[in-house]
Amino acid sequence: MEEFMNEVNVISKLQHRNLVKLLGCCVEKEEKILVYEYMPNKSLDVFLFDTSHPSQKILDWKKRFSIIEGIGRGLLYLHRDSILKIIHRDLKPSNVLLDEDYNPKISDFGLARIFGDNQDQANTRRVLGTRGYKAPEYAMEGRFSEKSDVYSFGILMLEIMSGKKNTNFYCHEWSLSLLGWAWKLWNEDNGSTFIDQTIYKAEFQGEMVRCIHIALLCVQDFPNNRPTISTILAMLSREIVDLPVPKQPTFTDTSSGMGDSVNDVTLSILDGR
Ligand SMILES: *[C@@H]1O[C@H](CO)[C@@H](O)[C@H](O)[C@H]1NC(C)=O
Ligand SMILES: CC(=O)N[C@H]1CO[C@H](CO)[C@@H](O)[C@@H]1O
Repeated sequence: MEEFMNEVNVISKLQHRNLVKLLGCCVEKEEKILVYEYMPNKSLDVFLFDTSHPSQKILDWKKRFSIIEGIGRGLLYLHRDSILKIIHRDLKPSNVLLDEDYNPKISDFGLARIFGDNQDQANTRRVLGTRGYKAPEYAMEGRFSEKSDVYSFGILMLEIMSGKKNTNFYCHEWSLSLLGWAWKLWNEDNGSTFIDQTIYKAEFQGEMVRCIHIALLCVQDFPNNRPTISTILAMLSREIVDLPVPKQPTFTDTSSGMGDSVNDVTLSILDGR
């Protein structure tokens, strides 16, 4: 009930083209329903990870790049531009819904927290959110901030580019996580191997490698070393041309099953959201 009312409270105050719109809600005895605008193309995870579906190719590189930018703009609105400052805390592909033109809309605000004007971070003893997307300071110490959302955004970028799920990926040859794999290939000037081979095109190689670089900046171990979402958007649009050199990220929270998003249980509708 607490998460339900939280979501109603947060999202009813927000409006942005990259956030899903809440139309209404209903509480009757045990039944709680949130009614959102209809999203004919389900969620991003379906298009990225469902290999049995011939849908992977629908999202070619250009579309994936514009999805990354769209999610970034939605996040910028949450962090900076809306009347409230909001930390989402559960950014992942199944929480990004797609409209009829595959524009991304961030959804699921059950774990979101509203910050005061001068507040930069908060602590919690209840570390919720989803395994594989939590920043180290959040997973280990319960500290969350804009920069912990930026970390999740970086993992999301890596998944969008590679078409591989962070929590399912393990490179046996090199004993590496998805993050470690991205770091290794990027350092070896072999970024094109990281990209989903169903969408790889040599003409976009430069942009693809640059995107891996930006994602590696988002997943730095220390929050201060991660750019803000407004800087990330400027990097993506090349307003900022020179990128800082990332340090090797060492943290992965893919090994423990604790503290997975309790909200997953609500996502039972498989056709369009
Ligand atoms: C890139 O990485 C793959 C996988 O480890 C390897 O097979 C390939 O030889 C590498 N290519 C280059 C140019 O290093
Ligand atoms: C793959 C898929 O289901 N694509 C659909 C996305 O939404 C448009 C508009 O509703 C449909 O025409 C597509 O079939």
